[in-house]
Amino acid sequence: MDSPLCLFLVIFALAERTSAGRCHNGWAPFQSNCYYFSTSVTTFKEAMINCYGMSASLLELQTYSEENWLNLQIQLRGNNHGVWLGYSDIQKEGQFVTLSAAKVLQYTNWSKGEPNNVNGIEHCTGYFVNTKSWNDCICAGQLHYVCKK
Ligand SMILES: [Ca+2]
Ligand SMILES: [Ca+2]
Repeated sequence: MDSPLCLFLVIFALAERTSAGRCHNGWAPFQSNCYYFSTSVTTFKEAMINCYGMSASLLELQTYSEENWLNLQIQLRGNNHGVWLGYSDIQKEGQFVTLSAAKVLQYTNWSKGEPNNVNGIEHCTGYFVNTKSWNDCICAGQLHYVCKK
């Protein structure tokens, strides 16, 4: 991925698939879903509200292949840090559930030793590029986010 031609081909491929009409402009398709990548960082709450405002949900990952695709997409967009995931344990400490359905997670990829609820105040979840895995974080922190529908 170090030549301009390669980058051009990737952009062309993204544009081509989007133009097929399955996803709205600005949304990237993967399998049967469409994804919006934020251009700025927000708190978890703002990320959740922004996604709802676009009739979508804050990203919940179903499979490793989806997570691997996410890693590629956010790095291509210049995000080398991470994004919010739509999971919280604010109802019951240590029990992370999906925002969309309040259901226990089927697929997880926590970093080693996570979730660790540092200082008793980590109730939101982030995906981090450096570890390619998840960490529970302070909800008032600032991360990019991805909406999915
Ligand atoms: Ca917690
Ligand atoms: Ca943590």
